[in-house]
Amino acid sequence: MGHYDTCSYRSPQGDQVFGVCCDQSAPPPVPEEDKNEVKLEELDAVIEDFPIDFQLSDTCGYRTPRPRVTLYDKVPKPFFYIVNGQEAVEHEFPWMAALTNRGRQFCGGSLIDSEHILTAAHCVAHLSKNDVQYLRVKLGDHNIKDNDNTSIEMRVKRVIRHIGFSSKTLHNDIAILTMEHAVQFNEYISPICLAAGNNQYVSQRVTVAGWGTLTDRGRQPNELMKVDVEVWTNDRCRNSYGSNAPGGITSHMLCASLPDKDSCSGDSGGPLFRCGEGSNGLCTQVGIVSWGIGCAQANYPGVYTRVTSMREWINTIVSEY
Ligand code: 4AZ
Repeated sequence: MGHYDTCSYRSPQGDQVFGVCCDQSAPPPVPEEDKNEVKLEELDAVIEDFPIDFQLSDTCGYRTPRPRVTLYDKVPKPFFYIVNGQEAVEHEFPWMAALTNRGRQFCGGSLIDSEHILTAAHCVAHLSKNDVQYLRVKLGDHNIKDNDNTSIEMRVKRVIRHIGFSSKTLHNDIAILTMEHAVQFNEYISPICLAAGNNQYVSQRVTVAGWGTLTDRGRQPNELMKVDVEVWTNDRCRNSYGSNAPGGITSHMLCASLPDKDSCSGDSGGPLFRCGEGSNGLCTQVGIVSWGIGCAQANYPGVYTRVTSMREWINTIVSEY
C-alpha cells in the first residue's frame, strides 16, 4: 500500500521509495483487518502457539545414536561395567550428568531442562555450604578423566531436597539442582523426558547408566557405563527385601534388576530410563538411582525413586526455583 500523497511504499522491509510519483488522489479505503491475524508487516513472522506437552515431548529424550565401530574393537576390556553392563556409546545419553566435588565424581544426575538437574537427595544431603562451592555438574562427558571439548562444568546455585527425605528410611530420595546458568543444548547436551501418568512399568526393560563402581566395593570406571534391567512389582520387591529394607518399599520406590545386573555405588542420583523402539526412540526417565543392599545380589534389586510419583513435586520445583 502506497502512503497517501507520497512516493514511498511500505513493504515488509520498511518504507521504500517508489520509482513513479503518486498522484494527489486519496487511496482506496484500507480494508478492515482481521483482528486475530498477527500483522506480518510489524513482526515479520507467523506466530503459532503449541500446548506445553507438545513442546516437551518434542525437545527431550533424544539419544545421539552415533555408534563408533571402534568402540567394540578397542583392546579387550573386562566386560563388567556398572555391574555386568557395558560401556555406553560415546554421548548416546546426552542428558547424563556427573556430579563432582573437588574434581571427584560421587553421584550421577540427569538434565531435565536447560537449568535443572534431577538427582537423589542422599547425594546432596551431607554437603556443607563449603562443599557446594566445589560442587560441579559435568555435562556432555563420556570419559570423566580425559580432556575433551564436548563437556562443560557448571556451578550450582541452588540445591533443593525433598522435605520428606530421610537418610534412615531413604524415603523421598529426590533432589533438584539449579545450575548457575542455563546451558545451550547441542548434540552432546540435551534433556531427558520425564515419565508421567500411572504406568508401573512392571516387567519392562529399562536402562540405567552411570560412572559408579563395576562391582560392590569395586573400582570406578572413567567411561560412562550402561546396563539393561527389568522392573519388578513392588510386592515382589517388598517380599524379597523383607525386613532388610530400612524403611520398607513404598509406592514411590521402583525396583529393577536382572540376574547379576544392577547399578552400584556412585551411580546414585543417575537416571533409570526407557527408550522407544529403534535408535530414534525417545527416552523417558522412570527412576532415580537410590539404594540397594550391595549390588547385583539376587534378592536385593536396585531401588529407584519412582519418577511418576514425584512428577508434581518436580514440576513445582522446576517452575519456582
Ligand atoms: C549406592 O551406594 C548404591 N544396587 C546405589 C545403587 C545400588 C546400591 C548402592 C543399587 O550409591
